[in-house]
Amino acid sequence: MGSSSSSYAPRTIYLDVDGKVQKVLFSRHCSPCDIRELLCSSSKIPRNTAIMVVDPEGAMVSIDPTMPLNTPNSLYKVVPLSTAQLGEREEMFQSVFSQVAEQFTRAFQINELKTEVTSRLLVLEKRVELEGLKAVEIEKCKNDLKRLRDEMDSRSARVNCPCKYSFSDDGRKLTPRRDVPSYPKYTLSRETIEALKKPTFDVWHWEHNEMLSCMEYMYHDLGLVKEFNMNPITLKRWLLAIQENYRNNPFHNFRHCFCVSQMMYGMIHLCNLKGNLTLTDIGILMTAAVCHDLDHPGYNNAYQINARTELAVRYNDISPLENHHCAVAFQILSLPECNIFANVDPEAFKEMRQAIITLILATDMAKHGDILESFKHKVDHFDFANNEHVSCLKMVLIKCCDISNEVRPAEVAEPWVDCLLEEYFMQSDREKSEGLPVAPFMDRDKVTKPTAQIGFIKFVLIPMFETVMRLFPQIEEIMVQPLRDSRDHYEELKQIDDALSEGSSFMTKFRRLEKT
Ligand code: LUO
Ligand code: ZN
Repeated sequence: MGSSSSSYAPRTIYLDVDGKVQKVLFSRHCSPCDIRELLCSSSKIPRNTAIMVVDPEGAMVSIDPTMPLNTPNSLYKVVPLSTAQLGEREEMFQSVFSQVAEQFTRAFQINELKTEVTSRLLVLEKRVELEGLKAVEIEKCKNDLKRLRDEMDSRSARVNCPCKYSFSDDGRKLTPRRDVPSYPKYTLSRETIEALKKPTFDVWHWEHNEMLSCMEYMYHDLGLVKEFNMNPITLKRWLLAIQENYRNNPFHNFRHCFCVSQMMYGMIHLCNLKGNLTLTDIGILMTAAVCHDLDHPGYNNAYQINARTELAVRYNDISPLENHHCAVAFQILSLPECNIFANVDPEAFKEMRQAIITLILATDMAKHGDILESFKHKVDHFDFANNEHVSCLKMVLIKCCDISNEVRPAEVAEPWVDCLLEEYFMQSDREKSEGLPVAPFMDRDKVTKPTAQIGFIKFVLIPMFETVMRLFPQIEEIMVQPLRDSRDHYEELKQIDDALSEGSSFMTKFRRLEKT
C-alpha cells in the first residue's frame, strides 16, 4: 500500500557554497528557524549565526516555508549578517523602543490628566450643587475645564500609537481602530455557525478550506482549544495535515470526515454531552471522528484480507483499515508543528491516545453487533460515572456518526449512496478481475440504491439509533424520524423498481410469444 506522499513533498532550493551548487530540501511544515539552521549547516556557517539569503541580483529572499524556489542556474547565497548590519538593526530596535516608551509615557500622562479632570469635575459639580456658586465662578470653572481639555487634546494628537481608540464621554475605550491593514480572514457567518450544530447542515455546499474553517470553529466553540491549551496555529496546521491525508475516494474522502465530525458536533449539542461527559471525552470524540478514516484506500477490510495486501499482512487481518487510520492519526500528531495536544500532560495524553484508538477501531462494522449488544445491556441503567459505560457510549456515538448519512435531509443523504456504490463497484470490479470473493451488496449486477439502503436502514441504522434514543430521547425527532422516512422512501422506490422490472419481464415474454 503506497504511502500518500504528495502532502509532504519537500521544497528544494539551490545555494552557491564556495562556488559549488548545494541542493537544500525542506518540508513546508518546517518553521523559519528550522530553515535558517538548515541553510547555515548547508553553507558551513555556525548554527546560530544571523544570516540573510540573497538572489543573484542581490535582492534579499525571505527565509520561511513559502520562500520562492530557485534553480541551479540562479543560485541563492547565504550571507552572515555583519556586526555593522546587526548594529544597525540593534540601533533601529533601540530607537523604536524609545519612541514606544515615549508614547506610553505621554499616554500615561494623558490618563493622569483625564483622572484629574474627572475628579475636579466631580468636585465642581458637588460645589455647584451644595453652595450654589455665582455665575462668574461657574464661568471661571468652565474656562478652567476648557483649558484642561485643550491641553489633553493637544497631547493626545502627539501620541501616534498604532491603535487609536475612540473614547466614550466617560473615557471607556470603544472599538479599537487599527491603522495596520486588516488581513482578509475567513470568517463564518452567524447563519453558518448556527446551522453547523444541526444534522440538516448541507455538507455538499462547502469547499475543503471552508470545511476546515468549520472544523477549526468547532474545536474553539467546544472549548477544546482552551482546555488543551492548543496553539491556534497548530490547530490549523493539524487540520490541514488531516485533510491532506484523506484520499480522493468516491466515499471515504475528506468530506466524509467532515460529515462524521459535524454530526458528532451536532450530537454533542443535541444530547448535551458537555453536561454529562468531561471536556477530555468531548476532545476524544471529536478527534476520533476527524481521524477515523485517515488514508482510507477505498477498498474495505474484506478486500485487504482476501487480496493479502500490505495492510492486511501488517495488521494480521485484524481490522487492517482501522488500525491504519489510527497509525496515520498519531503519525500526524507526532509532528511537533501538528501536535494539537503538545501542551497536554503526558500521562493524560496516553489515556486520550488509548481512548481515540478504541473509538477508531470501533468503527469496523464487523464489530457492530458486539458493540451494540454491549450498549443495550447498559443503556437502561446507564451510569455516566462508570468508565465502561462511558467508553461503550462513546463507541456507539462515533459509530452513529460514521454511518449517519441517512439522518440528513434526503437531498443531502442521497448523493452519498451514489458515492458509496461507486466505491463499492470499484472494489467488486477489481475483485472480479482478481478472482476474489465479491460481496452481493457490492456487486453492480445485483445491488440498487433501494436494496443497498432498505436493509441497512431497517436492520443497522434504526435499531442502533432507537437504542441511543433510550438514553437521549431528544434525538427521536431530528435523527430517528428521518431514518424512518428514508426507509419508507426507499421501500416505495423499490416497489416502483419491482413493478418496472416485472413489466419489462412481462414484455420480454410477450414478445417471445408473439414470435412463436
Ligand atoms: C456500513 C458501511 C460500511 C462500510 C462503508 C460504508 C458503510 N456505510 C453505509 N452502507 N456508511 C453509510 C452507509 C449507508 O448509508 N448505506 C450502506 N449500505 C450498504 C450498501 C452497506 O454497505 N451495508 C453494510 C456494510 C457492512 C456491514 O457490516 C460489515 C453492514 C452493512
Ligand atoms: Zn467512516
